[in-house]
Amino acid sequence: MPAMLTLHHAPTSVCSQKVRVGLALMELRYESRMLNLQAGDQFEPGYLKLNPDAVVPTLVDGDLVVVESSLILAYLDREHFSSQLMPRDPAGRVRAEHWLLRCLSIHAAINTLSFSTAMRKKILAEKTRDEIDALAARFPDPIMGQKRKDLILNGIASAYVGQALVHLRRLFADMQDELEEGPWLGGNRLGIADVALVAYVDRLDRLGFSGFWEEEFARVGPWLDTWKALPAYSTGIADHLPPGSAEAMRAGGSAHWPELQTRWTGLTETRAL
Ligand SMILES: N[C@@H](CCC(=O)N[C@@H](CS)C(=O)NCC(=O)O)C(=O)O
Repeated sequence: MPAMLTLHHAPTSVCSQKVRVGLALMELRYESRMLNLQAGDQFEPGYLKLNPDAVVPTLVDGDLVVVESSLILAYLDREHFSSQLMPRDPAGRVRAEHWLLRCLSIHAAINTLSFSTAMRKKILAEKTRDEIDALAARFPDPIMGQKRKDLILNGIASAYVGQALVHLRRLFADMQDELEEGPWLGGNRLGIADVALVAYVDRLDRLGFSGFWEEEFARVGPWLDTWKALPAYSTGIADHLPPGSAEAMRAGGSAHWPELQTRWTGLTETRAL
């Protein structure tokens, strides 16, 4: 019998990782449609019909197309996993839903730190200025294209980096608070917020930025370590990393850590929850 679910995704995209981790945890089988984002598969007219923002992931379930990684996770949990990942009590549910919504700004921050450091290094080594202009012009949303170009040209001097650090500081402060109550966000059971956040925190770790949480938000590290021991982490994240990419990412990110660390410690505390 053909798989009912089809996932359009990319090997190292954080939003794809997050959905693959969810699919693995829920033990859901799916047909895989892997896109090469560097080659521009996301701009193919057929794919744009599914996802007009030209981003991954996209889930197709029969006739239904679901975009936005957090909505995909919530959909899969609700329709295919009897809502086992969503807390039942109103307060827990509100908190979990808030995390899902916050993933939009968290993803933007991760994208900023990836493209202003490791990805920037790779792109500058491979592309001419004209090619970078052309790459930015392909985004359906011109501001997204402008952001990408700004990150590539200005690196961590880009204003987007300052915004990312503010959002990430709030993320870790709030994670630390929730993890005081139990090993998972929201308590003793692994829930949808844990699944929604793991790939983002993992990306920062892989960029060599674990200093964001190591001392000040000390519950985040053990949370990530617990994740790394789960088969769903390997299936969703580790197994898809191309050979050599982990080393390149760490080198490309770590070079900027001293400056980011100085800026990080200079930020004032703000909390969202
Ligand atoms: N908010 C969206 C963000 C999706 C997104 O930006 N995906 C990235 C990969 S993580 C992408 O497809 N980028 C395409 C590109 O860089 O051209 C979601 O959570 O699904």
